[in-house]
Amino acid sequence: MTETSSLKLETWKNLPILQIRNDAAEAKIALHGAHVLSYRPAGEREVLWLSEESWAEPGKPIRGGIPVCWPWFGPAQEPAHGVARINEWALKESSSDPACTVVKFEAFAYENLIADVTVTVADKLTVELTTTNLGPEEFRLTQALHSYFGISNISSIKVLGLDGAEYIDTLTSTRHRQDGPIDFRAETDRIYDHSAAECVIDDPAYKKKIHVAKEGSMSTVVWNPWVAKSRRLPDFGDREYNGMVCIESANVGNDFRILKAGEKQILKTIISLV
Ligand code: TA6
Repeated sequence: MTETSSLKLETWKNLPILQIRNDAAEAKIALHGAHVLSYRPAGEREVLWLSEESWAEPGKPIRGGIPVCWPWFGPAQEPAHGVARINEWALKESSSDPACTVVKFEAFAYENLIADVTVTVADKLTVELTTTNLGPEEFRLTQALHSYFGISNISSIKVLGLDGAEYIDTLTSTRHRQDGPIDFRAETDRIYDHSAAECVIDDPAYKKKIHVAKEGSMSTVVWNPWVAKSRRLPDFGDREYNGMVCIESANVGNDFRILKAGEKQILKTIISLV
């Protein structure tokens, strides 16, 4: 570590976390789930959102930050959103210069699959999830870097970048085409599964534009639970839906990936303030 950058082992709700500081940004990453909890560029407010009610215990997912949903997405298989986010990961190595810290986690195995996570903390936050199929059989992979972003108020933000894109409304299982920016007036749970587009969360009240770019993904999930679902979620405060929105870089819906024996898939999300 240089004198202007540091990586320290601390705790958050009794979970071991990495506290990263450099000239460009600060970040917190839990070893539980290789889970980015926080990212704050120098001189700016926090970019991510974390529930006050989040669990922080073995076998349960953290609510907020950037959950690693792998090697499946959604509730169709138990545990919902896969095994990566509810298991313990180990730090493999880190490197740093004054304005950039790179953290690599030890490989995480599930059956014949290996997941590697690398987090880069700089003027942009990058999370890279690499899946390798070591088995003889192909594997149908769905996954998401399920990022929760902190906003002023869900009713006053817009999400730009997906105009004209097709999406599945998972609440009604119907397909639609996005017309203009996305705004939020009710529970919103959409899979845009034919788009490599970068998104911008435009938050005029905070004078903030959060840029979400991605690689290795043709699907983006947009989610806000709104009132009723927030109340049904035990790890989500009843009023917290106002201050968050999820923009998830994914391989879901029609964008599932078939990994043949020996093949790799790299999914990356790149987050920055415009
Ligand atoms: O982000 C889309 C979604 O699949 C929603 O349907 C909602 O279930 C959300 O993920 C959170 O899932 P979780 O298992 O973390 O409560």
